[in-house]
Amino acid sequence: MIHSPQQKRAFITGITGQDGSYLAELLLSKGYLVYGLVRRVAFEDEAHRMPRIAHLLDRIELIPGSLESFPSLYGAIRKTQPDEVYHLAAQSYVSTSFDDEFSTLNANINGTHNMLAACRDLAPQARFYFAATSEMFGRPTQVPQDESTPFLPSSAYGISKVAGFHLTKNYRETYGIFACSGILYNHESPRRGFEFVTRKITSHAAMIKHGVKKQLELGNLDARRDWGHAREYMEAVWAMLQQKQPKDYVICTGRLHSVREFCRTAFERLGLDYREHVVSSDKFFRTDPEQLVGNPALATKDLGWHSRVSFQDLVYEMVDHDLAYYKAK
Ligand code: G4F
Repeated sequence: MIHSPQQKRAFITGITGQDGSYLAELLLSKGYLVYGLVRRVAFEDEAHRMPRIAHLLDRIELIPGSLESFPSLYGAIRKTQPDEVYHLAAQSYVSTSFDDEFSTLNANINGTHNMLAACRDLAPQARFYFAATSEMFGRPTQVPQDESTPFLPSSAYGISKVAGFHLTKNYRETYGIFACSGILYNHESPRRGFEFVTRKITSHAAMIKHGVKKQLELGNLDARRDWGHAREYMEAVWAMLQQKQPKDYVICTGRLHSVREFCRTAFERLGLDYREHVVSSDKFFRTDPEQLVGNPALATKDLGWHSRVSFQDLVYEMVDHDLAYYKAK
């Protein structure tokens, strides 16, 4: 990659994921030199293992490494000398964290610690972002939640993120690093993984429309979430690292919708009635927090950020994408 000395350098973990791919696009549009940490095995078949960043591969540099390996992160930070570090990578599927607490805690806590320690030693001037989550609130004592709401995590995933949040805060307070956490509520897009409920719904609705599936099995249809668009959440993430002082921010829409409403909107977009296709099964039930909804006031005040994409537009974008995706298959 050809670059000028004035170009800012960004290092992203989790660059192959939904958020990482949108963030890489945003940073490239702002003239950054973008580096991404990728597991060595992914290099064996870039086109298939990295579909979300396939269109960016000639404009970014991928560095092989793993969050569990401190030496590989050390080497990556030494090589790239970033101005900004976005630590997004994690085991982020809440259900999996119940099935495998050990790997969730190991990857998420040690991975964050390894990243922070490598940055402290090799790039202490770099600004550091940690991808925290509304799952840290668990069953919240306050509705809506904001930056002062106590954390009461109710999954190994939530616990691992609370630890990452406190590690990040500790590096800010103890070592003077510009380190902050974004407490992001659910954020979705056509690039969302198929195991998450929104993409599960839009992909199945599209397959049902094309006649290759008949039914969609979900868990609790009355579960509610504060769903926003991942692309615009990455704008808030970038803005956090441009502030004068590092601070933690809640990023959300402030509006709750149910899984049922998501189904109704998605199926209606395709001229279908969800009640004829969606069934609720115990297999996918979880004990869920009732009122996980955020207050984005601080982000609006400091970052000038607020969510602009409506719930309906988000659902329609995902459905339209999946309709075309399964047609092409
Ligand atoms: O899409 P979900 O699996 O996302 P969840 O668990 O809220 O977590 C996501 O958002 C968090 C906040 O940003 C992140 F920290 C986390 O990493 C991840 O990105 O489930 C959403 C809701 C839940 O209430 C779940 O119980 O949908 C409910 N649900 C109902 N039926 C289902 C299903 N979820 C899934 N995945 N599959 C179902 O069949």
